[in-house]
This record gives sequence, C-alpha cells and structure tokens, in this order.
Amino acid sequence: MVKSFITNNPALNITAVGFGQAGSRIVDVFAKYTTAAGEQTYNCLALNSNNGDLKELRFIDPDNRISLNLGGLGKNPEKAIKILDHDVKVQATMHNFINKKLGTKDDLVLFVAGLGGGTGTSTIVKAIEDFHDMHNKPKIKKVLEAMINKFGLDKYKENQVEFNKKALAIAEENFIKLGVIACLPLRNDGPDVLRQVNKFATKIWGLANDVTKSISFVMFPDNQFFYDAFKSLPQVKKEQFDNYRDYANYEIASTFHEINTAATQGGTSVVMDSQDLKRALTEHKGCLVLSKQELSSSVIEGSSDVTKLFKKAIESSNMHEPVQLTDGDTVTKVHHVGLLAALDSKKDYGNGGFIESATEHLHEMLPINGTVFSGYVQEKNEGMVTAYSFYKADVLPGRLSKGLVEEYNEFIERNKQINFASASIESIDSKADDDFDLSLDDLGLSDLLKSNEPTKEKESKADLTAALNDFDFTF
Ligand SMILES: Nc1nc2c(ncn2[C@@H]2O[C@H](COP(=O)(O)OP(=O)(O)OP(=O)(O)O)[C@@H](O)[C@H]2O)c(=O)[nH]1
Ligand SMILES: [Mg+2]
Repeated sequence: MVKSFITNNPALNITAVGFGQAGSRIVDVFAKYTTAAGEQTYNCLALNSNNGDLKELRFIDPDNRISLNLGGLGKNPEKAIKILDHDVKVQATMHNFINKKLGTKDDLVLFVAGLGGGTGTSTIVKAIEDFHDMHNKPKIKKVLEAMINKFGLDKYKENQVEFNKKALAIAEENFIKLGVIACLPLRNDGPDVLRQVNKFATKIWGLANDVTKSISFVMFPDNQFFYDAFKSLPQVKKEQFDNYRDYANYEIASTFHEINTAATQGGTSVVMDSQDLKRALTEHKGCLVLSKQELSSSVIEGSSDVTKLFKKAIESSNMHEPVQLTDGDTVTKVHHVGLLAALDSKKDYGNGGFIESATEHLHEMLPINGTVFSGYVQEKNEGMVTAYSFYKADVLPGRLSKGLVEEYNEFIERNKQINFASASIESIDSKADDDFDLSLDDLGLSDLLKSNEPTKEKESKADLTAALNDFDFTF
C-alpha cells in the first residue's frame, strides 16, 4: 500500500543540493522519488569533501556527485571554512558544479546539510553566499542600471536607499528562490560541536533574514528530536529503518515531497494548487515550520476528527519541538499558512467542512499576516488520514534560540574545563532598514559615487558605462 499521489508531478520543480554526508544522504531520499512516467521527480546533486562518502549514495546520479578531494574536514567547520576561504580552486569547483547542474525550470533550489560536520556546514554557507552573487545580484544590478540611466546619477545620489529598495523589489520578481534545510546535531555530539553549530546557524539565520538575499525559508530539523522519536516508535515502524538518521532523512524528504505532490492532485471541493503552494513556500522569509499528523482511517469517525488532526498538526512540528509563537506580550509574525489533508479514498469525510473548522482554529492559534492556503485530496493513502500544516514565521525552534547555549553550558558546568564562549542566537530582532544592506559598493558600482564634482548628464552616463563595464560578473 502506498500513497498514490506521490507519483504526481511536483507543484514546485526543485533542484536539491546535499552538502556533506548528512546533506547528501537526505537528498538521496529526494532522489528516490519518481513520477508516474518513471522520471526522477527532483534534480538531485551531492557535494562532499571525499569520494568515499559519495559512493554509498543510492539514487543520486553519479554524474551529479562531486568530491572536492579534501579528505574529511574533520567535524570542524571553523577550520573548514578557513580552508575554503583560501582555496580559490575549490571555490571555483563548487561554484561551477552547482551552477552548471541547476534545473532550467526550477521554482526552488534547496540546499541541505547537517550542521556540525566540517564539510556540510562550511560549504553550505559558502554556497548560499555564492548563489546570491551569481544569480540574483546581477538582476538587481541590471534594474538599478536602468533606473539610474532613466533618472540620472544626481537623483540617485539624493535618494539612494529608495532607489536601491525599488530596484530590489523589481529584481526580486525574477530571483531564483533558495530554501535551506540545516539539521541540528545531537546533544551528545559534545560542547565544541554545539558551539560551532550555534555560530554557523546564526550565520545562516542572518543570511536568511537579509532582505537583499533570496532565501525563502530555512528549516532546522533537529536530530535530537528524531533520535528521541525513533526510540519510542512501535517496533514494526522502527524496523523499516536502519537507524535514527535514516528515519530523520525519510521524515524530512517524505513530508516535503508528499505536500509537493498532493498539491497537483486536485479533484475535490477544496483544492490547494501549484500556484498556492509556490506562493506559500517562496513568498516572504522565515523559518519553515512543517507538520504532519496521521491516523488510521479506521479510527477517524468523520469531519470533526479530521479537524482535530489538523489542530494537532498546527500545534506541533514533525521536524523539531513545537515553536513558541507568543512570549508574554510579544507575538511572532506568521506569514502564509498551508493546510492540506490526504484522506484515504474509501471513506466519506463530508465535503471539506473540516478545512473551514481547522482554518477557524488556526486564526485563534496563530497571528497570521499572510494568506491561508488550504485543500484536501482523496486518494489512496495507506489507509490513513493525514493532516499537513506549514507556515513561515520569524521564529526558531527552541533548541536553537536558547537550547544549544543551555546544553553547552551544562557541558561546561560538568566539565569545568572550557570557558563559555557565547555565540548566542538569542537576539535576532532588527529593524527593517538596518537589515537593508544593499549598496553600490555591493554591486561593484561604487565608482559612481567617487566624483564630487557636479555631474552633467552626459558625463554621468559616461561614468556609469565605465563602471558597469568594470562590473565583475564572474566568480
Ligand atoms: N539527519 C541526519 N544527520 C546526519 C546524517 N549523517 C550525519 N548526520 C549528522 O549531521 C552532522 C554533520 O555530520 P556529517 O554530515 O557526517 O559531516 P560532514 O558535513 O560530512 O563533515 P565532515 O565529515 O566533518 O567533513 C552531525 O551532527 C551528524 O551527526 C544523516 O544521514 N542524517
Ligand atoms: Mg563527511
């Protein structure tokens, strides 16, 4: 028995890139999915620092795997990133590989890694920065160039921030959207891993919140959460996986995939279609909170039981502990929300009334700023009723916002050997304009501002042409 909708074409065409061993193994699960026509659903790539780890992958096309030939980077991302910073050849190899292999019709590029190792953690950060420079920065530059040509350099100099913001807003329409999946480590990986993960997660979260970048979401699946859940799985379910990591990888990829293929099914009175899912996942920014709750259809009596399942989904996450959206008087912004159900086709669950009830509950629960997209499919679903919910919010799993620091401190207390080096991610709020860090310098157009002499239109055009010619599009 299978979920029949998972062979649908996906709502979002995705290239998934796995960095390091955890990232590659998660992407290998994405690579397993095929459409009804027998083609791989996703364009899947794997990047690692040595050949050995790439060999154990099963579904990613060998042509889509690359080794940076650096040996292991020794579970030390700080050291690894220093190596990468200085190795122009490796940077170029990564850059060429990823960009040459991107799908032409991608709605989303997904970067995946487990935080804590040397390779995945360092290369994913570099690749995020590179991706923006390569694909989206030139688009901003092109729009800004046209605006400066139209309104003149003097006008630009008077209203730089407004011009930059406008250029960004226009260019953004054509950005290639990036999603990031970064797994949190086990508590027992030890204090140094926790400290380094905190540092790099802060960096990724900073990039994700930078309004000039194109990161649509970051998801932080928590290995500790999966480890604990795996231990208490019923024996029959546990036996389907070799270990908690395989379970984690399956949960991450399958939840994402099921939502992405259910959205192209249609055929019921309330439908979430491809465009809805695209908007829900790619508009706005933030942490993606993904949830799935499932029960055998034999214990679901009718519509109100489906609503209950939705309520449970909304209040939880199947990637990490539930997030905290309110804290005293402060409430976290929630953007678009998706509610999607897959109902085993044999039973009558009414005509989608459960969606309205679930939406009502959602508004009571969450401070929603965006749109609620909802729908259900009635298909073969392994005899189950499944409720998926997902939203993006300015929130982090508790283990990341405070927990890693606490765990680190506990280690230190116990060991009394290492001094606490704070890499806290606790204060993440920032004003919108403070985030807005786009300048001519960024775009390689800083020469435009050098001249203090009054600019006649003709001269400014000459300046501009020279500066734009100098702009370095290559890596
Ligand atoms: N979810 C999940 N986590 C994994 C898997 N394999 C390793 N991890 C975890 O992911 C983090 C990074 O480990 P790796 O991916 O092995 O490290 P790497 O990126 O290859 O880096 P180095 O080998 O140190 O160069 C650690 O916390 C591991 O425990 C996996 O298959 N799934
Ligand atoms: Mg490795």
